Amino acid sequence: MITHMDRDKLFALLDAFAVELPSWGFADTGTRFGKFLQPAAASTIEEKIADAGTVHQYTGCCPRVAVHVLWDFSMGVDATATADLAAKHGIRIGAVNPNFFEDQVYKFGSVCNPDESVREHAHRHMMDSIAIAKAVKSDTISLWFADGTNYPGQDEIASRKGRMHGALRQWHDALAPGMKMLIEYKPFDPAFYHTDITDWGMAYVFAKDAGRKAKVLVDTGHHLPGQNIEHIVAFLIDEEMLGGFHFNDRKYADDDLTFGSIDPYAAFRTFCEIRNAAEAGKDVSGIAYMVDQSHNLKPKVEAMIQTVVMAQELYAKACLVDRGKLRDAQARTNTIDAEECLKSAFFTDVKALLAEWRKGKSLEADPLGAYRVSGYEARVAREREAVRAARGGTSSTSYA
Ligand code: PSV
Ligand code: MN
Repeated sequence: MITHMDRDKLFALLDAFAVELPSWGFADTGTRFGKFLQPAAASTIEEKIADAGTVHQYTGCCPRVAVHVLWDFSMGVDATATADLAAKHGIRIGAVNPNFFEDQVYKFGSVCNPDESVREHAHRHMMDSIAIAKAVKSDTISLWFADGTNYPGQDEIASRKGRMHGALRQWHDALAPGMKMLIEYKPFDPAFYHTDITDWGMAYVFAKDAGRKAKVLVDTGHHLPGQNIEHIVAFLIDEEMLGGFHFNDRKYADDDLTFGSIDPYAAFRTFCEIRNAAEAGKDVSGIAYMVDQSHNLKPKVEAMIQTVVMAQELYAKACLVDRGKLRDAQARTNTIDAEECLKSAFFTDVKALLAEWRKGKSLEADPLGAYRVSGYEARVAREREAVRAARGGTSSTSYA
């Protein structure tokens, strides 16, 4: 039951809450120890877009799909067809993610590599990625670098920092007007000694130095244990430097588990900081809520629906925090009352409210249940297996 917030206000906030899906989350992926194939997994950008469109169809809040350049596009091929295809599935292309980590030349890094020819290779890929973003009418380039070293002394850290600065500045200036450049950080993996953008502070400095179109991207899985992510989020919003998120959850490292599956209270607290800032008059409308998960065990579309529903529920709970009461408790320095404000919102069951919101959008109350009844997974599994067999590829139905 909502007592202090108008239902219409909550529903308007939910209307504005969009979650962007990753194209790579619909494909067969694995760990370094192996890949477990799923018959319904998408192998082409067409199939990934169809899956993303299906998640949007059932949740009503995923109008965009992020793409990863090398996994989704053939270089030199006109990308506008991909945007048209997305439109046919009722969605648009979101963030364009260049790939600076898979090419053999990147063994010792991309933009931080001591070899100038490798840095030039990375530069050309970035220019191709900007061209793709323009073709698909995306306003966002999302950057993550695997650059780093594995051993002390392997390369000079400060020189690498200078190379990163140079590249980001140059790329920022090559963006079209209205485009954004998001800079993601990660403490380790694949580099195990030092990573060139290892935390939010470094991403902040690089973004600030690159120019106004650059912001920080917080991947919730990219923190060392115990790190207070909501503090980072509050700080970055206050500095107007939070560009967006990659949502996922983790227990140990960058586990890419379903958002909210391990620590939903932490995810709720992050949303609380966003709502606190918004209620205090900060413009949070530009923050991109993106998912970065590729499920190895769960069926992919189901896992995405589960993720999105969880994100909506946690966001709704954060909207419901009684901020009048909270401010009053804080002014009285009453720690218990203040904490209870958060807890009572967190433990509010918002399922019925979300079902009502969905009804207003002619959506089924239970997206996962409705999707299961649709038979989509079994149908695409049959179709995709047939296509793979016709291409002479491996069939994955033997264990299904
Ligand atoms: C790296 O771990 C990362 O979080 C980056 O966002 C990449 O683009 C993505 O994962 C690839 O799965
Ligand atoms: Mn990420």
